[in-house]
Order: sequence, then C-alpha cells, then structure tokens
Amino acid sequence: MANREILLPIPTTVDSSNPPGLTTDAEDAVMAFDASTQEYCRWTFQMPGSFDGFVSFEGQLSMDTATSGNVVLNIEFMAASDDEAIGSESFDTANALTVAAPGTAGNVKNFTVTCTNLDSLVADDYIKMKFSRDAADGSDTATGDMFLRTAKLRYSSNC
Ligand SMILES: [Ca+2]
Ligand SMILES: [Ca+2]
Repeated sequence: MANREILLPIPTTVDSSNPPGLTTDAEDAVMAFDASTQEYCRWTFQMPGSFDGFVSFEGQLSMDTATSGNVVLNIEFMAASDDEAIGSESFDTANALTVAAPGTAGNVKNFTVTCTNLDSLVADDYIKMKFSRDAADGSDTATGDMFLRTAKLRYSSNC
C-alpha cells in the first residue's frame, strides 16, 4: 500500500449565496474566505480505482492581514456509488481542523486535515468535496480574510 496525491486546481463550484472571493495575492490566484460568514468552494471528481481507505485533505493558506488567532477549516464529503442518485445525497459530518495563523501576514501555512467522515466513500465513487472556513465557530478568531492558495488530496492506494 502506498499513498498517492491528487493536485487540485482552483475549484469551479462555489456557494451560490456566500461565495468566497476570487482574488490575487503575490500575483497568484487565491480564494478569499471571510472572517465571520461561512463560505465554501467545492471540487467534483471520480475517486481513483486504487483507493483503499485513507484520505487527508492538505493545502496551503495565508492570512490577508491577521498575525494571530486561529482559523477553523471544514472538509465535507458526499460520495455516490455507481447507479446511486446524486440529488438525494447529503454531505457527511464535517472533518474539522483548527489552524494557527502565522505571526506574519502573508506567510504560507501548510495544513493537513485527516478525514474520517467520508460518506462511505469507496473506489470509483462520484465525489463532491466541500472546503469551507467555519468562520462563525468560536475557535475561528483570526481577523480578515484567509486565502486558500493550494490544495491536494492524499489517499492510500492498493497499488
Ligand atoms: Ca453516499
Ligand atoms: Ca471568525
């Protein structure tokens, strides 16, 4: 068994009511997540056929202005197997991680969210994977926008 990674592009699906901002920082496209309103983006893809159980969502963020406090990240999965309805599916309980803001605004912060709530995900499933900053959570204390800069999915593979 080995771990594999999928590098994720800037997502194309966003919260229709409260979308994260798409902006640039240091000439890179980033998604900006508000400090008080929860906003989400989402990726949709087919899970690799070699997937055999372990998933972590990893990435890099930075803060626009904050130099202290924490952000709370949520990753949620909806998985539909072959011949299952997508529209009637719902997201599993969020996988949460609290991340301390770097002491200098703009510094890169690496994070890893180990995901155990996977909506019974199996190989070759259709997946919707939702990322949000749980901005209204009491532990989300950092001020200003959080920039999601990169993202990848790590998973265990049976080959
Ligand atoms: Ca399901
Ligand atoms: Ca907050």
